[in-house]
Amino acid sequence: AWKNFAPKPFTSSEEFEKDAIRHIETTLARSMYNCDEGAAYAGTALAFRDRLVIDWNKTQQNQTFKDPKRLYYLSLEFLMGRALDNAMLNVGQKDTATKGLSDMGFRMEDIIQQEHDAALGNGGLGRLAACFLDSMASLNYPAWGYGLRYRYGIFKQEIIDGYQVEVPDYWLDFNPWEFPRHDITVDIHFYGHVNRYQDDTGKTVCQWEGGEIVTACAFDVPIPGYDTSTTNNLRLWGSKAASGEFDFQKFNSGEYESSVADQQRAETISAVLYPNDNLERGKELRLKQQYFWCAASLFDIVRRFKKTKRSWSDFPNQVAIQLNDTHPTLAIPELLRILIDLEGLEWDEAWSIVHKTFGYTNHTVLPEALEKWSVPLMQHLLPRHLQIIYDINFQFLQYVERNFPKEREMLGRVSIIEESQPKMVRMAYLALIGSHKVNGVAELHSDLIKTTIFKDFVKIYGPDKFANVTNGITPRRWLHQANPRLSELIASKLGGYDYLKDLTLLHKLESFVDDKAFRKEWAEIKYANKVRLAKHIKETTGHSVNPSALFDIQVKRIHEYKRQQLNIFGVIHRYLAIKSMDAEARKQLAPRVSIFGGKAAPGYWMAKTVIHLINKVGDVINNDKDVGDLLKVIFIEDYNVSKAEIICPASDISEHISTAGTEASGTSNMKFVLNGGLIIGTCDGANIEITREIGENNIFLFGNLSEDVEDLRHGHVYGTYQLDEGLASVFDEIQKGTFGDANAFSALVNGIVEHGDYYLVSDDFNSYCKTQDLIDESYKNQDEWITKCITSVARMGFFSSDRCIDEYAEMIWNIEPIQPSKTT
Ligand code: DL6
Repeated sequence: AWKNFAPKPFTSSEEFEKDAIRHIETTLARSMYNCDEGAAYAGTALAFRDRLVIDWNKTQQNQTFKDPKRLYYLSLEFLMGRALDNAMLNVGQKDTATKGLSDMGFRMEDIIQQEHDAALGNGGLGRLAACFLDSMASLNYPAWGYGLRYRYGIFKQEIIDGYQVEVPDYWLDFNPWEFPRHDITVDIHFYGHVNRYQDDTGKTVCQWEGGEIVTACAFDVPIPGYDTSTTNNLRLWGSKAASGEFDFQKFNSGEYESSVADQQRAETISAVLYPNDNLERGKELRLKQQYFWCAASLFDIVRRFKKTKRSWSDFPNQVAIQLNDTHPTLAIPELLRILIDLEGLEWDEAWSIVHKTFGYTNHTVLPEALEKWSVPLMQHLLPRHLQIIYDINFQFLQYVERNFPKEREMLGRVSIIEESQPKMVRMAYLALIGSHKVNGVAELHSDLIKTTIFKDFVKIYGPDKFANVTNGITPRRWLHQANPRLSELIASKLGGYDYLKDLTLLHKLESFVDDKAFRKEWAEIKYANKVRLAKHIKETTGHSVNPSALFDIQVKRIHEYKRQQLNIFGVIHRYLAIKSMDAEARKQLAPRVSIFGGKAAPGYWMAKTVIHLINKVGDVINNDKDVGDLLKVIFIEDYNVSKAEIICPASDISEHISTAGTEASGTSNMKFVLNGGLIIGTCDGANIEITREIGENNIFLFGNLSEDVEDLRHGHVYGTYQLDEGLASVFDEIQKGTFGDANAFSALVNGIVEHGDYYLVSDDFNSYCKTQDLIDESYKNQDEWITKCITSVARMGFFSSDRCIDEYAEMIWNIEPIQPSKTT
């Protein structure tokens, strides 16, 4: 009977309408006479959700039945963005819904915009996790994501008087994409002490006692694959007070406030996403979040494994766990605790299982982002885990001592415990020692981790423990969904949409590079995308920008290493040049719109100063009639995934200009090129592989190389420091007060002039400006420009996240795809 009950794909737009209206009237209890865009969105989402749920259930049943090895992706961040458009495209019925909505009097674009972004991430790391989920489902891999269900995702950014102001993001107001699983809860233990004793057989037993319990509740989110019925699961944990924690006596005696205090304290654990990108601050609540999520996820994974009644030695044959950076590293001592304290395994057996199960991805070499937790804090919050970490360290150091008896000084360097005041637990070392493979996220980055932060470990374990998986992006969201006209044009040339499943097929586009009609349409699409962005800019900032101007875009988290300051200093330099030009010279110049977007961590004052400067420079330039359309400076407020979907297709040039050796990979570089924009960039992260794939002639590279960075820095401190002349004139203008109170920007200027210019802004400034001049020249020759764009897109096949997931599956996880079953 349930087979008849299960909703089938819509056969007509009327059928879609019927379903959407049924949901609006019965699920939402709204009359159709009172149906606004919000209700139409909800009806549409629920109608699609019904279809998705059936595939989801079937996928899970099929996987339970076939019982393959599964991958569990542990990530503290999943920057999913909106779900409806993705669901419609992956299920393949967007056109039907568009027609149905139009009959109901709505435009699909407006309905899609009703959805809140699921912004459970800061930037690249969280968005990568989201792209990976899309690829895992699309490739039919049996895989689950595990994360935290933050009540507040990343804050909303408002710009007030040029300053960033943070406001909370109430994204959960209405979220049809999550399913609370009231029956799936796990009690998580914090604090207390360890009782160590010998049992009747003489075996030492450790019992973690006392402390407090908080309950983790599961919320599941379906992850539909593209052109497959495989629908995987993302399980997010929310926190609440453990049952029995509510103090009825207090409540009944009128102490309402203190009786709910425990409740609130428990709920705080999953309340907020820490808004730091590439920075760790060592806050107790963050460590609590990490343990809460790791412990709940492992309990769940172990529970599922135990149902199969296999022996423990089979665990690594059934379970692969990938640590997305060091945030989930506590999963390593937690699995040991489960195996040894709860299941009674001996250390050696438990360690062998753990070590074969975990893989660790490193996403940064920046020292301020490498996680360390103070030993006293760990002792207080997780006393048993600290003991286990010390045991792991003891075994590891013994191994090192045995194998490198003449290198005793190495022991202190590689110890998991840093002998500082207070002592610290080095989480990256723990993750590395507890995993069978460690990978970086672009070739340069994977080489750098082996020669810098993990150098000693290469010697200890040999190079085979280390691997590279260059990042990628899902072409479904970042081309098909964000740029539907370009996707359609490509499909018309390649004979269909197969390239969305095998991005290397794009190479066939090169044979159309001289096709006049194709080039014309290509150019029209780019222009239309720029018009769409110009409209967004007008609506949100009030500024009119000319879509025929060169759109130069830098959108990403604001960080000194990403060097938005280099960009805005370059803009000022350009402004000064325009002001000094005669009318004839001005006519030769390609008009430009410099577009910025990105959030600064609320406590990152220097990054906030950069935002302030960009806005103040914009105020001056945008109101300078003398300059007019030749230069505009725009800051797009509250950059997020949905905005990226409008911004990426609209660039002529995008900027990926980190100090060489600092950006692990970058992924927006891939999004921009895949959408037919060129890039200006340093020899850093994945820019290097993008250059190799698309050809040196199709990218604007500049600046010093990573191998020279250390010497240059050293020279700044001990040599005679010579500020670049062009940059000096920019600083003079800032100091004159042209962009408002110069004091407001003095830290930014002094960081370069007086405090060592750590990010080499001055060293790279001249090369940057010259390369921008080259871009102006190249842009004048639109014919050549379009050839570069088409050629680049044709050569971007390597950067699909499908390729990444296949590489992880083969090299690290050892898992196979499971074809969706038609019968279950
Ligand atoms: O690997 C995804 C992404 C890279 O593309 C960026 O280059 C890198 O900065 C980012 N890393 C982090 C590190 N945060 N922590 N921990 O976000 O990862």
